[in-house]
Amino acid sequence: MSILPGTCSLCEASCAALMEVRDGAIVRVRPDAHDALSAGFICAKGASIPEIEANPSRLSSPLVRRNGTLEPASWNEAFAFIQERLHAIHERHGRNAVAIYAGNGMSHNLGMQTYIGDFIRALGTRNVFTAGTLDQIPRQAVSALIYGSPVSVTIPDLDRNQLLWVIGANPAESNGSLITAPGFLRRLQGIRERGGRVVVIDPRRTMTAKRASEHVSIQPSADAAFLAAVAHELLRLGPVPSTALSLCGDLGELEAMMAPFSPAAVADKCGIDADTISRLAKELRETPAAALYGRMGTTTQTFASLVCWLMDIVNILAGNLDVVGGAMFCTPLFAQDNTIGTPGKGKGMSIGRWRSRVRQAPEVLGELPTACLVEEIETSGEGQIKALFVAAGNPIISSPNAEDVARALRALDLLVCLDIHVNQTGAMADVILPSPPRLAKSNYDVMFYQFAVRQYGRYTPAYRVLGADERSDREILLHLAAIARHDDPADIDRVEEDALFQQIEREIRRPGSRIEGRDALEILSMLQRLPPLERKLDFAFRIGPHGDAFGARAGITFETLRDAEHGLDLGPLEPRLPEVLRTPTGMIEWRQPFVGDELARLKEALAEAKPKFVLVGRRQLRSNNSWLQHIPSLRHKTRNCHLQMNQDDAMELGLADGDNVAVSTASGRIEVNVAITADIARGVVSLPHGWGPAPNGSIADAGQYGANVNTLTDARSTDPLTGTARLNGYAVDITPLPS
Ligand SMILES: Nc1nc2c(c(=O)[nH]1)N[C@H]1C(S)=C(S)[C@@H](COP(=O)(O)OP(=O)(O)OC[C@H]3O[C@@H](n4cnc5c(=O)[nH]c(N)nc54)[C@H](O)[C@@H]3O)O[C@H]1N2
Ligand SMILES: Nc1nc2c(c(=O)[nH]1)N[C@H]1C(S)=C(S)[C@@H](COP(=O)(O)OP(=O)(O)OC[C@H]3O[C@@H](n4cnc5c(=O)[nH]c(N)nc54)[C@H](O)[C@@H]3O)O[C@H]1N2
Ligand code: SF4
Ligand SMILES: [Mo]
Repeated sequence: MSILPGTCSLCEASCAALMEVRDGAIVRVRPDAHDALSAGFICAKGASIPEIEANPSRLSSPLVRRNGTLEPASWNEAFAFIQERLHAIHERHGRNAVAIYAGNGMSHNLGMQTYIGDFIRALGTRNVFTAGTLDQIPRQAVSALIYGSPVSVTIPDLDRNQLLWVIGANPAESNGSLITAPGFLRRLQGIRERGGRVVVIDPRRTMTAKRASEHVSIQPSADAAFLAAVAHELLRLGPVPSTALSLCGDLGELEAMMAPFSPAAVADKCGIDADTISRLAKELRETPAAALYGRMGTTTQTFASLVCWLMDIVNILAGNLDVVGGAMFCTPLFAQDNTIGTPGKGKGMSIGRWRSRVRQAPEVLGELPTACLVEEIETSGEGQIKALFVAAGNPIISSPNAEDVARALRALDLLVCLDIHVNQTGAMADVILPSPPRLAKSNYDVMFYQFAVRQYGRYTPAYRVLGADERSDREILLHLAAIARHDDPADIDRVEEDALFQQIEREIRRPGSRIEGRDALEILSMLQRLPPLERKLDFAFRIGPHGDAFGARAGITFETLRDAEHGLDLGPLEPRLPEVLRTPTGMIEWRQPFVGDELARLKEALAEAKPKFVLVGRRQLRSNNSWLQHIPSLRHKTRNCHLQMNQDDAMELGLADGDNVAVSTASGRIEVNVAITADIARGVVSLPHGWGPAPNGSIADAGQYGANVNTLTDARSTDPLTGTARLNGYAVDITPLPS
């Protein structure tokens, strides 16, 4: 038996996981007390890795559809099948007829996130979709507009906060998102033990709220009004001076913008009395180390981008942006566009460099909103999507108007899924290509350490070579890229080396680069000691803020990470203004054209009547979107697809716990059981997502599985700036059904 250091990577917490391996199989996973980030924490999902890896659903070879059935096939057969169909589609319908949807699993897999870009570029299509527009894109887009880079998302300095507002997030169950902070609850407990306060703003009294100092029950979609009133109060009391404030220029306009949103004007909308709003604002202003943190309840609601903008505004006005203990920017080990090039200035970001064909939705961060996928498949004309690659996703469960998505996918000429098992989308695929098992993959959570609460990274190696029947994610994606380019797949190593050489050349030409003006061949030769994937890590570490600049200074290389068995910890977050900025003016660009329109819409919304029932989502402790529903030890009596409803509402409808109801919107209708609770606001009901019926042949078993909440959501209802789907805040009708 051996004990091998690994990383869980199932969720964004990125916990260190010591894997006990016997006869080539992981038999047990334990926490690592010596790891500086996770410090001895793992959760039930991490502990179930042996079961996840050994589950019979796990694919060990590609599947290809023959005579209507998915059957095991060799890699050559699978690639040949794809090549023939793809080339025919390219010939008849052009490049834009082939689309890609990259799902959540992507950001949890180093090989996939490293090479997906090569495949996307090779496809040469504008039809690029990701789970990001069902998730965090408003936060990243607004950060990019204000600070110049989509990775300049502020995170609370959790281990030094004295006051934390958690808005529309439940990190006690989700383990945090757009923040990498394993053992989130312990860290929240730390705030309280230091004499600080945690305030949770959520229509549900969540597990996080139960461990907080205060729960503020807010009406769904009212956060923009609430935060505008907080900003209104902060302006009235006077903004707190800070470096951030000095980089904002004149704030005069802001007062006029916030004028309609006094606490009294928004109190009804929010379901929070005006005095409470004023008190919370004052407390925020008077606490030197305070921060706002928001997640799904803020980014997938009707005012998503406005809420994100207001969170930054409030952090700035209260003197909390970029101060120790406040809302800070990470300085990760892996170079990103806010840590390279000229400090303090850059190109900034624009939205809408191209538009979707049917509804003319603007491109954001290089992709189109997933909410547009169905119409782009179903509307005929030039550029109509005929083929779709789904990389580590399950769009027929996760996207709005789920039944329409299933119908649209059925009409495709080619559907290829890259997944570790047959999920509901995979059950409709023509080809499924599996990733190798965990022990055959190295790991570094590039995206998650970007948002970590410390300057930290953990590399864990692959512990066995690939079997003859296995392909690495790199090989899969580069082979697909070659097919998409109509090139010879035998050339993938050479093509990759050429691309790396070009990347080096771009970096040495970049003004302000740490290797500016160096010899590209010399840099390339310094990388050649490593395998391809690790080369890319080495390059990013060495040109990054902590890197050795390829020998030009003392700093880290790939080996520094490789040798740091318990992760490499370079300390707590540090203030980064103005260096972090990449805006053209070198200022914090808080004035954004979209804000005026959104504030006008918000003002109108203040007067809207409240529907009888509003639906919000929720994550569950032992779930992971749709992808762990079939793991027996993670199925738990507290985890099922029940509709949470307030006890007084239930009484009014004559419902008892467990009763069956129909929930409907204009989009669709589902039947679910009611879970009666005091932990949700009156008039608010909640359903988890990730459940759904099982098409034949998928891992899901229809009898056991819950209803898909996305039958109820509406792909036409999106965040105006980014096209991100609205997944929360739907008015629903609830009808009791005979049991
Ligand atoms: N109504 C509603 N809808 C939602 C949400 C909500 O809160 N409410 N949440 C949204 C959010 S935040 C997200 S992120 C999306 C997620 O949406 P999707 O990404 O479309 O769906 P997931 O269920 O996360 O599917 C991830 C897939 O990746 C696969 N996978 C995991 N690891 C690997 C790997 O190493 N290799 C390969 N090839 N595959 C792998 C899993 O098996 C799984 O099938 O759903 C969104 N949809
Ligand atoms: N156990 C588990 N962990 C996960 C996942 C999982 O499926 N299961 N998924 C992972 C993924 S992909 C993500 S993106 C993260 C998400 O992580 P979180 O965002 O922390 O998780 P959610 O449970 O979706 O929390 C959203 C909260 O917003 C509240 N809410 C809904 N609408 C509103 C509103 O209008 N205003 C306010 N203030 N609150 C509102 C809901 O009541 C809910 O408590 O979790 C990740 N971690
Ligand atoms: S918190 Fe997330 S990363 Fe940590 S063990 Fe659990 S699932 Fe894995
Ligand atoms: Mo997500």
